[in-house]
Amino acid sequence: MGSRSQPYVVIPAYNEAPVVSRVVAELGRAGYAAVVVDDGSRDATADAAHAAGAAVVSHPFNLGQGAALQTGIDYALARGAEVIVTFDADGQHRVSDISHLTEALLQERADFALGSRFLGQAPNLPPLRRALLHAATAFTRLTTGLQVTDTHNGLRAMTRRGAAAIRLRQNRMAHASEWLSQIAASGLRYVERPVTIEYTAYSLAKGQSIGDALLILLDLFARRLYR
Ligand SMILES: Nc1nc2c(ncn2[C@@H]2O[C@H](COP(=O)(O)OP(=O)(O)OP(=O)(O)O)[C@@H](O)[C@H]2O)c(=O)[nH]1
Ligand SMILES: [Mg+2]
Repeated sequence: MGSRSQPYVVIPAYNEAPVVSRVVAELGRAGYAAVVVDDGSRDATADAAHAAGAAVVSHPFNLGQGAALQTGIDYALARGAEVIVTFDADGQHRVSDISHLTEALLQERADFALGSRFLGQAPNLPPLRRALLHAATAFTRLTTGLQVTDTHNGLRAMTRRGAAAIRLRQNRMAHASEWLSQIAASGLRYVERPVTIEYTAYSLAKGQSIGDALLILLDLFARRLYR
C-alpha cells in the first residue's frame, strides 16, 4: 500500500457515503494510498470507502473533524509515511492539487504546504461564507502571527516531522486555528499554495451552516478571552 516516500492521504469522513467512494477511487487512480477515518458515521461511509480501496479506521462515535484528522495522521505515521496529505471526503478538493503541495514541500524545504482557495479558486463560494472565512483568517493571523490567507482549508501536505509536531485537541470543528498555532509554535517552515475548492450542490447542502461557522468564531474568541 504505497511506498514510504509516496504521500499518504488522510480523509476525515462523517456521513459521506454518497461521495467518498468517488474521492477514494480518484486518489487511487492517481497512485495515492489513502486512509478514511469514519467519524462515527451513521451511513455506509466505511463500507463505501473500503470497497473503493481505502484503509478505514472508524471512531465508535462522532468526535469531530479535528479528532478524525488526528486519528488519520497517527495512522499514517504508524505506517511509516514520510509525507501526509489531509483531504476532505466531500469531493470539494482536486486530486491534481496534491502534487503542487507536495512539490512545494521539497522545493521550499518546508514542513507544511497549506492549500489556499483565496490564492486559488473557489467557484460558487457563497458571499456570506466567504466573508466568514475572511474573518476567521484575519483572526488567526492576529493570534498566531502567521500570514496565511485561508485558515479553514482541509487540503494540506506535511512532512513526517511536521505531522509529528501537530496534536489536535479541540474537538468538533474548531481545530483550524489550532493547526496554525501549532505550526507557529513548532517553528517549522510553512508555505501556502493556490488550490481550488468546489462548492457543489452536495457540499453546500451538507457542509457547515452559517450558524456552525459563527459558533466556531465565537468559540475561538471565547478561548482567547479566557486564556
Ligand atoms: N461536519 C463534520 N465533518 C466531519 C466530521 N468529522 C469528519 N468530518 C469530515 O471533515 C471534512 C470537512 O467537513 P465539512 O463539513 O465539509 O467542513 P468544511 O469543508 O470546512 O466546510 P464547507 O466549506 O461548508 O464545506 C469532510 O470530509 C467531513 O466528512 C464531523 O464531526 N462533522
Ligand atoms: Mg466541505
